[in-house]
Amino acid sequence: MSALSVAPAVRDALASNAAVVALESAVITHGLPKPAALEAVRRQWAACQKAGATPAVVAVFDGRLLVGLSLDECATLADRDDAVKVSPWNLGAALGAPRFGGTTVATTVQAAALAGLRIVSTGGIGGVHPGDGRDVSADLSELSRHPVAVVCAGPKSTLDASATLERLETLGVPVVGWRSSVLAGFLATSAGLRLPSRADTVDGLAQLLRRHWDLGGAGIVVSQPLAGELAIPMAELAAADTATARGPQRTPAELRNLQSRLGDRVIQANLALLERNAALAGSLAVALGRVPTAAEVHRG
Ligand code: PSU
Ligand code: MN
Repeated sequence: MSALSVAPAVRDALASNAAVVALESAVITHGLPKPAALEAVRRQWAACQKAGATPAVVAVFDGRLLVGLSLDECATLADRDDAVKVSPWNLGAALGAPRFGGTTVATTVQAAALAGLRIVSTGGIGGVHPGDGRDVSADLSELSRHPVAVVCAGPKSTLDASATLERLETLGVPVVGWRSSVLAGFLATSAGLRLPSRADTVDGLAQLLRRHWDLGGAGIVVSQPLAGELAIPMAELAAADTATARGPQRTPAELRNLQSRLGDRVIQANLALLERNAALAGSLAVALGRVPTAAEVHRG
């Protein structure tokens, strides 16, 4: 039995060249409290469908890397207190025990590539943590390995955004601003850094993705800022106490810390940006289906 399992709904969509969006699940197991996590899944699910795309939640489920959990399976995952946070370094182990886990962006990108999906949607990507620059999320290196676009609201606000952009540049991963010329700041509207490229239409964005991939490029980050009254000013987000958490626990601890300091606003902003990202990812997946690859153009 293969370790990768693609749900029938996702397989059917792929077989008919329909649009599919992969959704990460670390946000279910480690990002949000259970009721909010399940609401996040429902809202992302509906947003994808409304855009004309099939949602495919990725997770480690009963010992398989599953692409396309049902909503019931998402609820089961949220209930598993033993579910681990799964990144490329512990994926193989997690499939053996505890057999349930939420996949980070890194592993969701990995699974998407294995299953033939091109678009992933998430809240915020991991990146370079502040400090000595030694704690760097595997999200960045995994993006450099697979031709997959990740729609997000930028790097999480607790990260060093400037160092994260530098690292993505080194890895050859473009960061494209969606209707914006500045990097999104996750719960904040802006991380305060300019981006060299932006897209204002999904067709233009889909063409950019296709060009990048036709030239042998790998991952792409699409940065969609959270606009309006739901965004939280960067000054309020700053000063997260991170002294105790290290390694894989660091990101979940920082998110919990933000939630306990700023309360429901963090949850509401998180839900809103996850939903908006899924909507954009859905439209982008549909638009990508309209852009031929260079090989297809060649064949005429
Ligand atoms: N954003 C959230 N909640 C999360 C994450 C991001 O609002 O739980 C997760 C994502 O899955 C991301 C991961 O890939 O944190 C990065 O963790 P690390 O820094 O350990 O690589
Ligand atoms: Mn880390």
